[in-house]
Amino acid sequence: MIEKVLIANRGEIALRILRACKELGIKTVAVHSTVDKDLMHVRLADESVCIGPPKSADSYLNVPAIISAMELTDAQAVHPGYGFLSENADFAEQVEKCGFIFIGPRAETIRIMGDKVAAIDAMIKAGVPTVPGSNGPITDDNARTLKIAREIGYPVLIKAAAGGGGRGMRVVEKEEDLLSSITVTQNEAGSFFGNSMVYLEKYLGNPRHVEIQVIGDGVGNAISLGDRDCSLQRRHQKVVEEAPAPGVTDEERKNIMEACIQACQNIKYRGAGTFEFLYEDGNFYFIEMNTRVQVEHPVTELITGIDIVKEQLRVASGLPLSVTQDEIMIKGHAIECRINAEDPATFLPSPGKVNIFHAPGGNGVRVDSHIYSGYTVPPFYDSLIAKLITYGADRNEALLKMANALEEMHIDGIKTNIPLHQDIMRDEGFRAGGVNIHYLEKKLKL
Ligand code: MV4
Repeated sequence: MIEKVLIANRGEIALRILRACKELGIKTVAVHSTVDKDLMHVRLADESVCIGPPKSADSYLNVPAIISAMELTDAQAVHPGYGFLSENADFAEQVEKCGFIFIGPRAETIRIMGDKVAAIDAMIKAGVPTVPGSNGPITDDNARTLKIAREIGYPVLIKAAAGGGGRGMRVVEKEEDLLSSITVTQNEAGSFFGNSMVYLEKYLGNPRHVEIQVIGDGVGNAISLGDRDCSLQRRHQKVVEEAPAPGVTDEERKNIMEACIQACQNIKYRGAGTFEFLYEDGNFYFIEMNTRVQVEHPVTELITGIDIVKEQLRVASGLPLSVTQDEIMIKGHAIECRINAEDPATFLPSPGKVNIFHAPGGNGVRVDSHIYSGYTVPPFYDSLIAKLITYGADRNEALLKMANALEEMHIDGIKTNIPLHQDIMRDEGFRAGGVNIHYLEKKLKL
Protein backbone atom coordinates (compact mmCIF):
# COMPACT_ATOMS: atom_id res chain seq x y z
CA MET A 1 0.00 0.00 0.00
CA ILE A 2 1.08 3.58 -0.72
CA GLU A 3 2.56 5.10 2.46
CA LYS A 4 1.94 8.81 2.03
CA VAL A 5 -0.68 10.66 -0.04
CA LEU A 6 -0.84 14.34 -0.89
CA ILE A 7 -4.44 15.55 -1.17
CA ALA A 8 -4.61 18.11 -3.98
CA ASN A 9 -8.06 19.43 -3.16
CA ARG A 10 -10.07 21.22 -0.48
CA GLY A 11 -13.42 21.10 1.32
CA GLU A 12 -15.51 18.01 1.87
CA ILE A 13 -13.72 15.79 -0.67
CA ALA A 14 -10.31 16.53 0.86
CA LEU A 15 -11.71 15.41 4.21
CA ARG A 16 -13.32 12.36 2.58
CA ILE A 17 -9.95 11.34 1.08
CA LEU A 18 -8.14 12.01 4.37
CA ARG A 19 -10.53 9.71 6.24
CA ALA A 20 -10.00 6.88 3.74
CA CYS A 21 -6.21 7.30 4.04
CA LYS A 22 -6.38 7.19 7.82
CA GLU A 23 -8.43 3.99 7.75
CA LEU A 24 -5.74 2.41 5.57
CA GLY A 25 -2.85 3.65 7.71
CA ILE A 26 -1.64 6.01 4.97
CA LYS A 27 0.06 9.27 6.02
CA THR A 28 -1.52 12.43 4.64
CA VAL A 29 -0.29 15.77 3.34
CA ALA A 30 -2.77 18.61 2.92
CA VAL A 31 -2.01 21.43 0.50
CA HIS A 32 -4.05 24.61 0.84
CA SER A 33 -4.34 28.23 -0.24
CA THR A 34 -3.74 31.04 2.26
CA VAL A 35 -7.49 31.43 3.02
CA ASP A 36 -7.87 27.67 3.57
CA LYS A 37 -5.46 27.19 6.49
CA ASP A 38 -8.40 26.52 8.86
CA LEU A 39 -9.98 23.78 6.76
CA MET A 40 -10.85 20.69 8.77
CA HIS A 41 -8.66 18.34 6.73
CA VAL A 42 -5.66 20.66 7.09
CA ARG A 43 -5.98 20.34 10.87
CA LEU A 44 -6.32 16.57 10.69
CA ALA A 45 -3.56 15.88 8.15
CA ASP A 46 -0.14 14.68 9.27
CA GLU A 47 1.49 17.56 7.40
CA SER A 48 0.34 20.60 5.48
CA VAL A 49 1.85 22.94 2.91
CA CYS A 50 0.55 26.36 1.85
CA ILE A 51 0.73 26.41 -1.96
CA GLY A 52 -0.39 29.91 -2.82
CA PRO A 53 -2.93 32.73 -2.71
CA PRO A 54 -6.73 32.21 -2.69
CA LYS A 55 -7.36 32.22 -6.45
CA SER A 56 -7.49 28.57 -7.65
CA ALA A 57 -5.23 29.32 -10.63
CA ASP A 58 -2.48 30.30 -8.19
CA SER A 59 -2.96 27.46 -5.68
CA TYR A 60 -5.11 24.37 -6.36
CA LEU A 61 -4.33 24.54 -10.09
CA ASN A 62 -0.66 25.44 -9.58
CA VAL A 63 1.08 22.31 -10.84
CA PRO A 64 4.70 23.30 -9.95
CA ALA A 65 3.61 24.26 -6.41
CA ILE A 66 1.82 20.93 -5.91
CA ILE A 67 4.67 18.84 -7.28
CA SER A 68 7.14 20.85 -5.12
CA ALA A 69 4.98 20.07 -2.08
CA MET A 70 5.21 16.37 -2.97
CA GLU A 71 9.02 16.62 -3.15
CA LEU A 72 9.18 18.60 0.09
CA THR A 73 7.05 16.17 2.10
CA ASP A 74 8.24 13.00 0.35
CA ALA A 75 4.66 12.09 -0.61
CA GLN A 76 4.42 9.03 -2.83
CA ALA A 77 1.09 9.73 -4.52
CA VAL A 78 -1.39 12.52 -5.19
CA HIS A 79 -5.17 12.25 -4.92
CA PRO A 80 -6.78 15.00 -7.04
CA GLY A 81 -10.38 14.59 -5.78
CA TYR A 82 -12.92 16.13 -8.20
CA GLY A 83 -12.69 19.43 -10.10
CA PHE A 84 -9.36 21.31 -10.08
CA LEU A 85 -6.65 19.04 -11.62
CA SER A 86 -8.60 15.78 -11.39
CA GLU A 87 -9.16 15.40 -15.15
CA ASN A 88 -6.06 17.22 -16.36
CA ALA A 89 -4.07 14.73 -18.44
CA ASP A 90 -1.00 16.99 -18.50
CA PHE A 91 -0.96 17.08 -14.69
CA ALA A 92 -1.29 13.29 -14.44
CA GLU A 93 1.56 12.94 -16.93
CA GLN A 94 3.82 15.38 -15.07
CA VAL A 95 3.15 13.66 -11.75
CA GLU A 96 4.22 10.31 -13.21
CA LYS A 97 7.24 11.81 -15.01
CA CYS A 98 8.41 13.15 -11.64
CA GLY A 99 8.23 9.60 -10.24
CA PHE A 100 5.01 9.96 -8.24
CA ILE A 101 1.72 8.06 -8.43
CA PHE A 102 -1.36 9.82 -9.80
CA ILE A 103 -4.42 8.34 -8.08
CA GLY A 104 -6.57 7.98 -11.16
CA PRO A 105 -6.38 6.65 -14.70
CA ARG A 106 -3.28 6.83 -16.90
CA ALA A 107 -2.78 10.25 -18.54
CA GLU A 108 -3.53 8.64 -21.90
CA THR A 109 -6.96 7.46 -20.69
CA ILE A 110 -7.80 10.90 -19.27
CA ARG A 111 -6.83 12.42 -22.63
CA ILE A 112 -9.06 10.05 -24.61
CA MET A 113 -12.08 10.70 -22.36
CA GLY A 114 -11.45 14.45 -22.50
CA ASP A 115 -11.87 14.23 -26.28
CA LYS A 116 -15.57 13.37 -26.57
CA VAL A 117 -15.18 12.17 -30.18
CA ALA A 118 -12.41 9.75 -29.15
CA ALA A 119 -14.43 8.65 -26.10
CA ILE A 120 -17.51 7.84 -28.21
CA ASP A 121 -15.29 5.95 -30.65
CA ALA A 122 -13.87 3.83 -27.81
CA MET A 123 -17.41 3.11 -26.55
CA ILE A 124 -18.70 2.02 -29.96
CA LYS A 125 -15.73 -0.38 -30.22
CA ALA A 126 -16.58 -1.81 -26.78
CA GLY A 127 -20.29 -2.23 -27.54
CA VAL A 128 -21.53 0.55 -25.25
CA PRO A 129 -24.69 2.13 -26.73
CA THR A 130 -24.19 5.74 -27.88
CA VAL A 131 -26.47 8.49 -29.18
CA PRO A 132 -27.10 8.24 -32.95
CA GLY A 133 -24.73 10.81 -34.40
CA SER A 134 -21.81 11.69 -36.65
CA ASN A 135 -19.51 9.30 -34.69
CA GLY A 136 -16.61 11.49 -35.70
CA PRO A 137 -15.73 15.13 -36.31
CA ILE A 138 -17.60 17.43 -38.68
CA THR A 139 -15.41 18.21 -41.71
CA ASP A 140 -15.56 21.10 -44.19
CA ASP A 141 -17.43 18.84 -46.65
CA ASN A 142 -20.83 20.54 -46.24
CA ALA A 143 -22.69 18.08 -48.44
CA ARG A 144 -21.46 15.27 -46.20
CA THR A 145 -22.46 17.20 -43.04
CA LEU A 146 -25.97 17.88 -44.35
CA LYS A 147 -26.35 14.22 -45.26
CA ILE A 148 -25.23 13.05 -41.79
CA ALA A 149 -27.67 15.43 -40.06
CA ARG A 150 -30.53 14.34 -42.31
CA GLU A 151 -29.81 10.68 -41.50
CA ILE A 152 -29.72 11.46 -37.76
CA GLY A 153 -32.96 13.42 -38.06
CA TYR A 154 -33.71 16.87 -36.64
CA PRO A 155 -33.38 18.28 -34.05
CA VAL A 156 -29.66 17.60 -33.87
CA LEU A 157 -27.22 18.76 -31.20
CA ILE A 158 -23.80 20.18 -32.09
CA LYS A 159 -21.24 19.41 -29.40
CA ALA A 160 -17.62 20.49 -29.02
CA ALA A 161 -15.20 17.54 -28.81
CA ALA A 162 -13.33 19.35 -26.03
CA GLY A 163 -16.55 20.40 -24.26
CA GLY A 164 -18.54 18.50 -21.68
CA GLY A 165 -20.64 19.26 -18.65
CA GLY A 166 -22.90 21.43 -20.79
CA ARG A 167 -20.31 23.76 -22.31
CA GLY A 168 -20.05 24.14 -26.08
CA MET A 169 -23.43 22.76 -27.21
CA ARG A 170 -26.06 24.08 -29.63
CA VAL A 171 -29.41 22.60 -30.70
CA VAL A 172 -30.38 22.85 -34.38
CA GLU A 173 -34.06 22.46 -35.23
CA LYS A 174 -33.93 22.65 -39.02
CA GLU A 175 -31.56 22.08 -41.92
CA GLU A 176 -31.37 25.78 -42.94
CA ASP A 177 -29.65 26.58 -39.63
CA LEU A 178 -27.19 23.68 -39.55
CA LEU A 179 -24.10 25.00 -41.31
CA SER A 180 -24.17 28.47 -39.71
CA SER A 181 -24.70 26.96 -36.24
CA ILE A 182 -21.76 24.61 -36.81
CA THR A 183 -19.52 27.57 -37.69
CA VAL A 184 -20.58 29.49 -34.56
CA THR A 185 -20.03 26.44 -32.33
CA GLN A 186 -16.63 25.72 -33.93
CA ASN A 187 -15.53 29.31 -33.34
CA GLU A 188 -16.73 29.28 -29.72
CA ALA A 189 -15.05 25.94 -29.09
CA GLY A 190 -11.82 27.25 -30.62
CA SER A 191 -11.71 30.22 -28.24
CA PHE A 192 -13.03 28.40 -25.11
CA PHE A 193 -11.07 25.16 -25.39
CA GLY A 194 -8.38 25.85 -28.01
CA ASN A 195 -9.92 23.04 -30.07
CA SER A 196 -12.63 23.80 -32.63
CA MET A 197 -13.60 20.19 -33.37
CA VAL A 198 -17.37 19.54 -33.17
CA TYR A 199 -19.61 16.52 -33.73
CA LEU A 200 -23.33 15.88 -34.11
CA GLU A 201 -25.80 13.87 -32.05
CA LYS A 202 -29.52 13.31 -32.23
CA TYR A 203 -31.03 15.77 -29.72
CA LEU A 204 -32.95 13.82 -27.11
CA GLY A 205 -35.84 15.90 -25.82
CA ASN A 206 -36.69 14.51 -22.40
CA PRO A 207 -33.95 12.19 -21.19
CA ARG A 208 -32.88 11.36 -17.66
CA HIS A 209 -29.24 11.51 -16.58
CA VAL A 210 -28.29 8.04 -15.39
CA GLU A 211 -24.66 7.15 -14.78
CA ILE A 212 -22.75 3.94 -14.08
CA GLN A 213 -19.95 3.72 -11.50
CA VAL A 214 -16.96 1.54 -12.38
CA ILE A 215 -13.58 0.76 -10.87
CA GLY A 216 -10.75 -0.84 -12.84
CA ASP A 217 -7.49 -2.25 -11.55
CA GLY A 218 -5.43 -1.08 -14.57
CA VAL A 219 -4.51 -4.60 -15.65
CA GLY A 220 -7.79 -5.63 -17.24
CA ASN A 221 -10.12 -6.37 -14.33
CA ALA A 222 -13.07 -4.09 -13.70
CA ILE A 223 -16.23 -4.00 -11.60
CA SER A 224 -19.39 -1.92 -11.75
CA LEU A 225 -21.18 -0.64 -8.65
CA GLY A 226 -24.41 0.08 -10.47
CA ASP A 227 -26.24 3.24 -11.44
CA ARG A 228 -27.15 6.66 -10.10
CA ASP A 229 -29.86 9.03 -11.27
CA CYS A 230 -28.65 12.64 -11.36
CA SER A 231 -31.48 14.17 -13.36
CA LEU A 232 -32.35 16.79 -10.75
CA GLN A 233 -30.09 19.64 -11.85
CA ARG A 234 -30.07 23.38 -12.46
CA ARG A 235 -27.78 24.95 -15.08
CA HIS A 236 -25.73 21.74 -15.30
CA GLN A 237 -25.20 21.70 -11.52
CA LYS A 238 -26.57 18.57 -9.90
CA VAL A 239 -28.80 19.26 -6.91
CA VAL A 240 -30.07 15.82 -5.79
CA GLU A 241 -28.75 12.38 -6.77
CA GLU A 242 -29.96 8.91 -5.92
CA ALA A 243 -29.11 5.26 -6.37
CA PRO A 244 -30.37 3.07 -7.85
CA ALA A 245 -32.14 5.02 -10.63
CA PRO A 246 -35.93 4.68 -10.14
CA GLY A 247 -37.68 2.55 -12.75
CA VAL A 248 -34.57 1.10 -14.39
CA THR A 249 -35.25 -2.63 -14.56
CA ASP A 250 -32.83 -5.23 -13.21
CA GLU A 251 -32.26 -6.46 -16.75
CA GLU A 252 -31.57 -2.97 -18.15
CA ARG A 253 -29.18 -2.36 -15.26
CA LYS A 254 -27.35 -5.67 -15.73
CA ASN A 255 -26.92 -5.09 -19.47
CA ILE A 256 -25.57 -1.56 -19.19
CA MET A 257 -23.25 -2.52 -16.31
CA GLU A 258 -21.86 -5.37 -18.41
CA ALA A 259 -21.21 -3.06 -21.37
CA CYS A 260 -19.36 -0.59 -19.12
CA ILE A 261 -17.29 -3.37 -17.54
CA GLN A 262 -16.39 -4.61 -21.03
CA ALA A 263 -15.27 -1.10 -22.03
CA CYS A 264 -13.09 -0.84 -18.90
CA GLN A 265 -11.53 -4.22 -19.58
CA ASN A 266 -10.83 -3.23 -23.21
CA ILE A 267 -8.86 -0.15 -22.23
CA LYS A 268 -7.43 -1.63 -19.00
CA TYR A 269 -9.09 1.20 -17.13
CA ARG A 270 -7.40 2.12 -13.84
CA GLY A 271 -9.22 3.70 -10.91
CA ALA A 272 -12.76 4.95 -10.36
CA GLY A 273 -14.77 6.16 -13.31
CA THR A 274 -18.28 7.10 -14.32
CA PHE A 275 -20.04 6.44 -17.61
CA GLU A 276 -22.63 9.18 -18.17
CA PHE A 277 -25.73 8.18 -20.08
CA LEU A 278 -28.91 9.78 -21.23
CA TYR A 279 -31.78 7.38 -20.47
CA GLU A 280 -34.98 7.70 -22.48
CA ASP A 281 -37.77 5.16 -23.13
CA GLY A 282 -35.81 2.34 -21.51
CA ASN A 283 -32.66 2.92 -23.59
CA PHE A 284 -29.21 4.07 -22.50
CA TYR A 285 -27.15 6.41 -24.69
CA PHE A 286 -23.53 7.09 -23.69
CA ILE A 287 -22.54 10.78 -23.71
CA GLU A 288 -19.33 11.19 -21.66
CA MET A 289 -17.00 9.42 -19.26
CA ASN A 290 -15.67 11.04 -16.09
CA THR A 291 -12.27 9.78 -14.97
CA ARG A 292 -12.46 10.99 -11.36
CA VAL A 293 -14.26 10.25 -8.11
CA GLN A 294 -17.57 12.10 -8.29
CA VAL A 295 -19.34 14.33 -5.80
CA GLU A 296 -22.25 11.86 -5.66
CA HIS A 297 -20.15 8.71 -5.04
CA PRO A 298 -21.61 8.24 -1.51
CA VAL A 299 -25.04 7.10 -2.77
CA THR A 300 -23.28 4.22 -4.53
CA GLU A 301 -21.23 3.45 -1.42
CA LEU A 302 -24.40 3.18 0.64
CA ILE A 303 -26.22 0.78 -1.70
CA THR A 304 -23.15 -1.45 -2.26
CA GLY A 305 -21.22 -1.14 1.02
CA ILE A 306 -18.04 -0.51 -0.96
CA ASP A 307 -15.71 2.38 -0.10
CA ILE A 308 -14.87 3.86 -3.51
CA VAL A 309 -12.01 6.06 -2.27
CA LYS A 310 -10.36 3.11 -0.50
CA GLU A 311 -10.61 1.14 -3.76
CA GLN A 312 -8.93 4.05 -5.58
CA LEU A 313 -6.08 3.92 -3.07
CA ARG A 314 -5.76 0.12 -3.40
CA VAL A 315 -5.65 0.18 -7.19
CA ALA A 316 -3.15 3.07 -7.23
CA SER A 317 -0.98 0.97 -4.91
CA GLY A 318 -1.00 -1.88 -7.42
CA LEU A 319 -3.28 -4.04 -5.27
CA PRO A 320 -6.26 -5.92 -6.70
CA LEU A 321 -9.83 -4.71 -6.20
CA SER A 322 -11.17 -5.89 -2.84
CA VAL A 323 -14.28 -7.50 -4.41
CA THR A 324 -15.28 -9.39 -7.54
CA GLN A 325 -18.42 -8.56 -9.52
CA ASP A 326 -20.37 -11.55 -8.18
CA GLU A 327 -19.81 -10.28 -4.63
CA ILE A 328 -21.44 -6.93 -5.40
CA MET A 329 -25.04 -6.66 -4.24
CA ILE A 330 -27.16 -3.58 -4.73
CA LYS A 331 -29.39 -3.25 -1.70
CA GLY A 332 -31.76 -0.51 -0.54
CA HIS A 333 -31.89 3.07 -1.75
CA ALA A 334 -29.78 6.19 -1.12
CA ILE A 335 -30.43 9.88 -1.79
CA GLU A 336 -27.97 12.77 -1.64
CA CYS A 337 -28.78 16.46 -1.24
CA ARG A 338 -26.01 18.91 -2.11
CA ILE A 339 -26.08 21.63 0.53
CA ASN A 340 -24.68 24.85 -0.93
CA ALA A 341 -23.85 28.18 0.69
CA GLU A 342 -26.25 30.09 -1.53
CA ASP A 343 -29.43 32.10 -1.44
CA PRO A 344 -32.28 29.57 -1.87
CA ALA A 345 -34.30 32.02 -3.97
CA THR A 346 -31.66 33.70 -6.17
CA PHE A 347 -28.98 30.94 -6.14
CA LEU A 348 -26.32 33.61 -5.56
CA PRO A 349 -23.37 32.40 -3.46
CA SER A 350 -23.60 33.22 0.25
CA PRO A 351 -20.11 32.94 1.71
CA GLY A 352 -19.31 34.06 5.26
CA LYS A 353 -19.04 32.85 8.81
CA VAL A 354 -20.97 29.80 9.98
CA ASN A 355 -21.94 30.72 13.53
CA ILE A 356 -23.56 27.40 14.32
CA PHE A 357 -23.46 24.11 12.47
CA HIS A 358 -25.53 21.28 13.80
CA ALA A 359 -25.38 18.09 11.76
CA PRO A 360 -28.32 15.67 11.65
CA GLY A 361 -27.77 12.02 12.52
CA GLY A 362 -29.39 8.68 13.14
CA ASN A 363 -29.58 5.33 11.42
CA GLY A 364 -29.03 5.70 7.67
CA VAL A 365 -27.91 9.34 7.80
CA ARG A 366 -24.47 10.33 6.47
CA VAL A 367 -23.06 13.85 6.43
CA ASP A 368 -19.94 14.53 4.35
CA SER A 369 -18.93 18.04 5.31
CA HIS A 370 -15.86 20.03 6.25
CA ILE A 371 -17.72 22.86 7.97
CA TYR A 372 -17.93 23.45 11.73
CA SER A 373 -19.26 26.15 14.04
CA GLY A 374 -17.00 29.18 13.59
CA TYR A 375 -15.77 28.20 10.10
CA THR A 376 -15.79 30.91 7.43
CA VAL A 377 -16.85 29.86 3.91
CA PRO A 378 -14.50 31.74 1.54
CA PRO A 379 -15.91 33.33 -1.63
CA PHE A 380 -13.27 31.91 -3.97
CA TYR A 381 -14.44 28.34 -4.52
CA ASP A 382 -17.46 26.14 -5.19
CA SER A 383 -20.33 26.79 -2.77
CA LEU A 384 -20.81 23.10 -1.77
CA ILE A 385 -20.52 22.98 2.04
CA ALA A 386 -22.09 19.63 2.85
CA LYS A 387 -23.56 16.51 1.34
CA LEU A 388 -26.45 15.02 3.23
CA ILE A 389 -27.02 11.40 2.28
CA THR A 390 -29.71 9.06 3.58
CA TYR A 391 -30.05 5.33 3.15
CA GLY A 392 -33.23 3.31 3.52
CA ALA A 393 -34.50 -0.18 2.81
CA ASP A 394 -36.43 1.38 -0.09
CA ARG A 395 -36.76 4.79 -1.79
CA ASN A 396 -39.65 5.84 0.42
CA GLU A 397 -37.67 5.22 3.58
CA ALA A 398 -34.67 7.13 2.19
CA LEU A 399 -37.01 10.04 1.33
CA LEU A 400 -38.52 10.06 4.82
CA LYS A 401 -35.08 10.01 6.42
CA MET A 402 -33.99 12.87 4.15
CA ALA A 403 -36.97 15.05 5.07
CA ASN A 404 -36.26 14.45 8.76
CA ALA A 405 -32.53 15.02 8.41
CA LEU A 406 -33.05 18.30 6.52
CA GLU A 407 -35.29 19.47 9.36
CA GLU A 408 -32.64 18.52 11.95
CA MET A 409 -29.77 20.17 10.08
CA HIS A 410 -29.03 23.66 11.34
CA ILE A 411 -26.66 26.14 9.69
CA ASP A 412 -26.68 29.64 11.13
CA GLY A 413 -24.82 32.67 9.75
CA ILE A 414 -24.97 32.01 6.02
CA LYS A 415 -27.80 31.25 3.62
CA THR A 416 -28.11 27.70 2.32
CA ASN A 417 -30.29 25.83 -0.15
CA ILE A 418 -31.78 23.62 2.61
CA PRO A 419 -35.24 25.19 1.99
CA LEU A 420 -34.99 24.21 -1.70
CA HIS A 421 -34.21 20.61 -0.72
CA GLN A 422 -37.15 20.56 1.69
CA ASP A 423 -39.36 21.76 -1.15
CA ILE A 424 -37.98 19.06 -3.48
CA MET A 425 -38.59 16.30 -0.90
CA ARG A 426 -42.27 17.40 -0.79
CA ASP A 427 -42.59 17.63 -4.58
CA GLU A 428 -45.08 15.08 -5.95
CA GLY A 429 -43.30 14.54 -9.26
CA PHE A 430 -39.96 13.94 -7.56
CA ARG A 431 -41.57 11.68 -4.98
CA ALA A 432 -43.06 9.58 -7.78
CA GLY A 433 -39.51 9.06 -9.13
CA GLY A 434 -37.97 9.12 -12.58
CA VAL A 435 -38.22 12.83 -13.48
CA ASN A 436 -36.14 14.07 -16.44
CA ILE A 437 -33.27 16.58 -16.71
CA HIS A 438 -35.63 19.53 -17.29
CA TYR A 439 -37.89 18.87 -14.29
CA LEU A 440 -36.20 21.04 -11.67
CA GLU A 441 -35.66 24.05 -13.93
CA LYS A 442 -39.32 23.90 -15.01
CA LYS A 443 -40.44 23.64 -11.38
CA LEU A 444 -38.30 26.64 -10.40
CA LYS A 445 -39.81 28.79 -13.17
CA LEU A 446 -43.35 28.28 -11.80
C1 MV4 B 1 -27.44 15.86 -24.66
C2 MV4 B 1 -28.79 16.24 -24.41
C3 MV4 B 1 -29.74 15.83 -25.32
N1 MV4 B 1 -29.38 15.10 -26.41
N2 MV4 B 1 -27.14 15.14 -25.74
C4 MV4 B 1 -25.51 18.43 -21.15
C5 MV4 B 1 -24.24 18.26 -20.42
C6 MV4 B 1 -23.47 17.25 -21.17
N3 MV4 B 1 -22.90 16.33 -20.23
C7 MV4 B 1 -24.41 16.60 -22.12
N4 MV4 B 1 -25.64 17.31 -22.02
C8 MV4 B 1 -26.72 16.97 -22.74
N5 MV4 B 1 -26.45 16.22 -23.84
C9 MV4 B 1 -28.10 14.78 -26.60
N6 MV4 B 1 -27.77 14.07 -27.68
C10 MV4 B 1 -29.07 16.98 -23.26
C11 MV4 B 1 -28.02 17.35 -22.42
C12 MV4 B 1 -28.40 18.08 -21.23
C13 MV4 B 1 -28.21 17.52 -19.96
C14 MV4 B 1 -27.64 16.27 -19.79
C15 MV4 B 1 -27.46 15.74 -18.52
C16 MV4 B 1 -27.87 16.44 -17.41
C17 MV4 B 1 -28.43 17.68 -17.56
C18 MV4 B 1 -28.61 18.24 -18.82
C19 MV4 B 1 -29.20 19.48 -18.96
C20 MV4 B 1 -29.36 20.03 -20.20
C21 MV4 B 1 -28.95 19.32 -21.34
